Amino acid sequence: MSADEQKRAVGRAALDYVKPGMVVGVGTGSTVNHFIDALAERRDDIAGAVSSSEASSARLRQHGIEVLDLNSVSDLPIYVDGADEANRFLQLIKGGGGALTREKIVASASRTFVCIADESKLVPALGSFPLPVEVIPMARGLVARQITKRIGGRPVLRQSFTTDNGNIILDIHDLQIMEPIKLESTLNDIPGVVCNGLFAMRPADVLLLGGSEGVKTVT
Ligand code: ABF
Repeated sequence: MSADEQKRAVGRAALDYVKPGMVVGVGTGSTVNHFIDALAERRDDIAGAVSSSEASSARLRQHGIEVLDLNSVSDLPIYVDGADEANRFLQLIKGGGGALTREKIVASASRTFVCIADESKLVPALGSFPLPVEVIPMARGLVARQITKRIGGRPVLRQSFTTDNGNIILDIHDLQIMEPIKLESTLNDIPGVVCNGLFAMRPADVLLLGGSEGVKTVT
């Protein structure tokens, strides 16, 4: 199976977690796009979707799936999203697509977070993938200096990129993340940081990994 076929297989496998009448939280990325395409077959069964990005909202609407405002939803049983890296504790690095803040909001509003990825995303320790941090534009220099001083690594401005919230992204390269929860909290404490791409305080509940031999479930 090619990487894209593996992504399609996990996207479809996540449908097993979607039950009639549910509002479904939907993430962002190429793996999630396969989930959205599969979800279209169930559009008359579900109550609608809450989306983590403009791109996913557009794709959901193209399939005739109603996109609901999170503020109008009191119960979100499930959130399905991809990841850039995952460890065996289901802690994740996310935000390669730049939608990390809305992804973290919708993930934290959900009861069950189902992460879908191809098997290349499972790593022994997080950090090879540059860690994205969404930052208020006026604080760019301050936050970069604080990261270097308090955490280490090499923050790099993502060029020609503005988030759906009007902010910039600093990608932190050359990190070895030994304590993901502590690092997530330390980054959150820097004034000007809106959100960071570590999903460790609230990891995924289920990881569906697509591989050459099919889909594996990790809990
Ligand atoms: C989102 O999409 C992100 O948090 C992550 O950056 C990315 C994964 O993308 P893909 O599924 O295309 O590998 O879930």
